[in-house]
Amino acid sequence: MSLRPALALAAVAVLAAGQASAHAKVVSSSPAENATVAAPPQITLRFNEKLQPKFSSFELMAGTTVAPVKVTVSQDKLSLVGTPTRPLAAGTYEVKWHAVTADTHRMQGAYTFTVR
Ligand SMILES: [Cu+2]
Repeated sequence: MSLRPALALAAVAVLAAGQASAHAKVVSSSPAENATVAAPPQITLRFNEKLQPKFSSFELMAGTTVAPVKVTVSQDKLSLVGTPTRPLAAGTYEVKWHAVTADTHRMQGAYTFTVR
């Protein structure tokens, strides 16, 4: 008996599982990734799947400092919306997000934008 067919089947199963389960990813954001903008009144990340509000949010980092932002999930549950509690100073910011979708998978990511 050969091990090869079993390994091939396992590989196919992994691929199929990867395609069947959708994972949260950011489809658009405002400010856009790598954009340079005036201080934004809100930061919005739109996802490809509905979020579980209790487990989905983002942090806004200015270097190693956390910029204070109030983050909520939109009514349609597809977006994280963050409102800075005071205007953002000029500089580069990193949005570090984490999200749990209906399939309970936890995903995370980050992107940066610059305030001029
Ligand atoms: Cu998933």
